[in-house]
Amino acid sequence: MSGPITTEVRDGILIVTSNNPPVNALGAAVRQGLAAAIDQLERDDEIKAAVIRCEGRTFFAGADITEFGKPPVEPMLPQVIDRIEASSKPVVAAIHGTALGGGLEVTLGCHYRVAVPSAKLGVPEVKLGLLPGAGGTQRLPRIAGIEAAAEMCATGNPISAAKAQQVGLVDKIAEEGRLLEDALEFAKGVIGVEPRRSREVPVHGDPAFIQKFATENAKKFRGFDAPAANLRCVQAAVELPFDQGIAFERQEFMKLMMGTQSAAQRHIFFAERQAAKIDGIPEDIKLRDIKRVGVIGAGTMGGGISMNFLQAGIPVTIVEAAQENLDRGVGVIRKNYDASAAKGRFKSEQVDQYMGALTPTLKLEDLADCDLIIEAIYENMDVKKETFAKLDKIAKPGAILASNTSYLNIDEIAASTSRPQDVLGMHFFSPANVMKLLEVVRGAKTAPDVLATAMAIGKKIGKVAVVAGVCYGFIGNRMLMPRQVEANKLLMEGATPEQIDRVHVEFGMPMGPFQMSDLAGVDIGWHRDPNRIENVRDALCAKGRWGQKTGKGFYDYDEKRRPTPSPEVQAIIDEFAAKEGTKKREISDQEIVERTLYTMVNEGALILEEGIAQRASDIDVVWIYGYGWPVYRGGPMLWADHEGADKIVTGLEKHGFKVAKLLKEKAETKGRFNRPV
Ligand code: 3H9
Repeated sequence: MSGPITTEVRDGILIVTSNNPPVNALGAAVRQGLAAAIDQLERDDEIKAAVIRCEGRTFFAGADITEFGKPPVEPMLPQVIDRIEASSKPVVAAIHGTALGGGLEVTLGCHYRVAVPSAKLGVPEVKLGLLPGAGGTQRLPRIAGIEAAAEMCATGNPISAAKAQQVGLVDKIAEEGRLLEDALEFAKGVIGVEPRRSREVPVHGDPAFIQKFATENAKKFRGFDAPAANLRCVQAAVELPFDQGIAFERQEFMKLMMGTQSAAQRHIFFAERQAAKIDGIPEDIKLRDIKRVGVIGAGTMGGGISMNFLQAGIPVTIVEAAQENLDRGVGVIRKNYDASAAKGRFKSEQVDQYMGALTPTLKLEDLADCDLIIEAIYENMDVKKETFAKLDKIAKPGAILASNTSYLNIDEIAASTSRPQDVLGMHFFSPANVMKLLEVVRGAKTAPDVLATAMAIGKKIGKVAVVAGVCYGFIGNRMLMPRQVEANKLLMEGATPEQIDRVHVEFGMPMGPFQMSDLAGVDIGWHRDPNRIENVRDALCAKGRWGQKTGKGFYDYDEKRRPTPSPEVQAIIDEFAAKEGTKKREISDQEIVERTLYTMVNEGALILEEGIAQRASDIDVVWIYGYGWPVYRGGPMLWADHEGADKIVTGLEKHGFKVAKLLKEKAETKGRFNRPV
C-alpha cells in the first residue's frame, strides 16, 4: 500500500499507521488509505483485530481544513468512520499528541481507545465556527456522557488523557513511549469479543446540563452561531435515534460550513499561522540566542512583559530608576502570580521559581549580560532616545534592543545608537501578560535575524506576533485613530456615547470607544491643565471625570462599576456642539458603522498600500488579538471582503471621506483583501 497509510500484520493484529506530516490531517489520501485498511482487516481471516496509530508529532489533528470549500473527494470522513465502526473485528485507536476534531471522531468510530498520559483529546471545531461533523456530536455523548460532550463540543477545549479516562473516553492509559505495545496488548485482550460500537451505547448523563451550560456561558458565546449549534446536536443525541441524530448533525454542520462566521474563523486560523512568516526572510535563518531578557521600567507594562518571559523559563533583569518604584513593580508581579496560584493556575513552587528568576535592579549597567532588552518606559521620544544611547554603551554586542512604544518612530530611536541593525519595536498590549498580540516593528535598518528572533521569541512566550512597519501607531493604534475622531464628531452631531458604544457592542466588540476610554482612563495623554478646555475630553478631565477609576467618565458608575448615561456629560457635549455651531440631528446606527468602522477599513487599506503590514490577514490578526474584534467577523479586512468593498466605498464617499486607492481598486474590480478559505 502506498500513500500516507501503511499496514503491517503483527501476531494477527493489523497495525494501521498514518504518516501525513505535519499533523496527520485527514485528507483524501488518508481517508482512502484508512478505508482500504479496514477492507484488509475484514478480508483477511488471519487478522483478528486492528490498531490505528499515527507517526510524527500527533495523532490525527482533524479533517484537512485546506480541503474545505473544494469539491469533495470520496470517501468522506463520516463514511470512513462508519466503516471502522461496522467492522466485525475490534479496532483500537492508539493516541498520542492531540486527537482533535475528525481525529477524535475516528477514535469514536474505533471500538476502544488507548492513549499516552500526555495525549490531549478534543473537538475544537467550534473554534472554526463548526461542529464535529463526522458523528462526533452523536457518539461523544454515548461514550463520554452528556456533560463532557456538551462542554467539549461547545467550548472546543481539549481534555487530558486522565480526564478522558475518567469520563470513559479512554479505555486504557499506556506507558509513555510504549503506546504501540500497550495498544497491541489491549487489542489481543479483545480478540473474539463482539466490538463495542459507539452508536449502540446508550446516551448517559443529565440532559438538563445542556441548557444549564448554555445559560452559564451565554456571555462567552454571545454573537457566535457555532456553540448553540453544537449544543443543539448534543441535545439531538439525547432525543433522537442515532441515525436521525446523524442526519440532524449533518444539516447543522452544512449550515455552519456555508455561513460567513465559519469562513471568518477559518480565515483567522490560517491568518494566525501566516503572520509568523516574514516576507523576504528565509524560514531557516539563524536566530540569535535569547538566554536572558532585560526590561526597563517596572510599571504596568514592564511588569506584565517580564511575566511572559519568566513563565517561559527565561530569566529577567528588571530595572527601575527609584527603589520605591522597583519594589512596587516587583510587588505587583508577585501579587499577580499569587492571585493566579490561588485560582489554581500555577502551583506555588512555580510562582517561587518565576520570582526566583527575576532580578530587580536600579542599575542600567546590570543589563550588560542580557540578550534582549525591552524598554517599557513612558511615551516620550527624548527620554527614549536618551535611554537607548545609554543602552548602546552598556549592552553586549549582538544584543537586541527593543522599544515597547505604542506610537513612536523606531528609526529615530534606533538612530540614537551606533547599532540600528539591532533595534526594533516590540509592542505589547495591556495587560501584557494576558493579551496575545505582539506587534514587532521593523525599522528601516533592523537586521533580518533580529526581526526573525523577535518573532520567534514572541511565539515562545505564547504571543501571536505580527510584523509592522514604522508609522505613527503602527497597525492597531493607527487604525484606532480615525474611529476615535469620527466617534467624537458624531457626539457633536447628535449621537450619544451610549448609542455609539451600543452599535460597537452589537457589532461584537467587547466594548465601544467611550467605554474603552472610561476603562483605560479618560485622562491618558491629557495636558493636566483644568483651565485649558478645548474639547469634550478636556472638559471631562477638568471635572475629575477620569473614567472608571474616579467613578465617572463618559458614564456615571455605581459602586459595582455599572455605567449609566450622565446628564452632566450630555450637557458638556451640547455646550460644545452649540459653541461650534454644529446642528444636532438624528444619527442612524448605520451612519455610525460607516463612519467608525468603514473608516478603519480605509485606514487598513492605506496601511497595506504603504507596506506597513505585510498582508491583509496580518491586520485582521492584530484586531482580533489586540482589540477584541469579534473573531466571527474575521478582522476588519475580512469583514470588508464580506461586506463588499463597493458598499464600503459608497458609504465612505457619502460622508466625504477620501478613499484609499487600494480600497477603490478592490471596489472597481470586485476584488478582495483576503483569499477566500
Ligand atoms: C474537522 O475535523 C471537521 C470534522 O469534524 C468534520 C469533517 C466532515 N488541516 O498549528 P501548527 C497545519 S475540523 C490542515 O503551527 P502546532 C497548519 O496550518 C478540524 N492543516 O502546529 C500549519 O501549517 P503551516 C478540527 C492543518 O504544533 C501546520 O499544520 N481540528 C490542520 O502548534 C502546523 O500547525 C482542528 O481544528 C488541519 N486540521 O499545533 C485542529 N491543523 O506550517 C487544528 C494544522 O503551513 N490544528 N494544520 O503554517 C491545531 O489546533 C494545531 O495545528 C495542532 C498542532 C494543535 C494540531
